[in-house]
Amino acid sequence: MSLMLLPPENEYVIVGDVHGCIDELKMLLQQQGFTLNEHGLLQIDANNEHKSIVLLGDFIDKGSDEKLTETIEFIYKNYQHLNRQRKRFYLVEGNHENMVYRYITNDKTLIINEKTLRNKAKYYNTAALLEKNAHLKKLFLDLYAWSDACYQYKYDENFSVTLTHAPCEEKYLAQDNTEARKKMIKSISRSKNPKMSLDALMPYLSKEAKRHEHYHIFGHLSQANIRQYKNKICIDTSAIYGNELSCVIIKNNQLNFDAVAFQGKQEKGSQTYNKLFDF
Ligand SMILES: [Mn+2]
Repeated sequence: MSLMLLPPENEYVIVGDVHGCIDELKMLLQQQGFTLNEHGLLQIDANNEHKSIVLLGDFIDKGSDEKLTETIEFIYKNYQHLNRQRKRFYLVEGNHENMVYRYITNDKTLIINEKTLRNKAKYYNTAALLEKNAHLKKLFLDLYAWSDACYQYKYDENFSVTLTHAPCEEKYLAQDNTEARKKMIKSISRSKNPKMSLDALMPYLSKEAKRHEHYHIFGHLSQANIRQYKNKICIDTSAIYGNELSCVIIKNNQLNFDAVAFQGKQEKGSQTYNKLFDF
């Protein structure tokens, strides 16, 4: 099932592309009222018992092996812990989880040649890490199985939020079929179209944007800051590229934003920004 509803009586902290930035994730959650105990478990108390966490996909890859290991372990144990009484931790599937899953399960539809092996090493470094660590691989496979392509929060007829990892055309949003699921997980490749602006690559985004409060919030596009045009919001603020890890907080019919700067506990990646909504 790829469409799941988030109960509107709770508050949601939705975190963009983590990519192994575990120190920043912990800080961001602490900034949002969660405390960590000596076992690395997020504590539920009066300050946060109404809060839930949503990771918006791409929590793996790009980071160091050490930080990626810590990230998977942290998410795994807190997913179990926070969801014990009621569901408080949700995972959205990103294209990186999807590709790593396909590599480590020897997906028959994945063509293995020099180029895909080079991509595996270059872009999907978690795959090799999982292939040499059976325990970590098992944790990842569980997390993958618990992920969904889309979540929706519906407050009333005037306010709702749809969450996916990648931006996509509205006709695919919250649809439960293989094609729609693919579109919600990954949008058109930027690396294959290096000269094009994001707005030219994804013209539907600004074209379909509307001035109402039925938001579509996504990550994936690695921006220098949160980008919003009407009801379309990108919250991937490039933590692993040395910038910030951001979240959006949904409470009733309000959106708020928060962020933590990259802490320099691992090597940062480098990229040239391709700015979204650059008009
Ligand atoms: Mn992505």
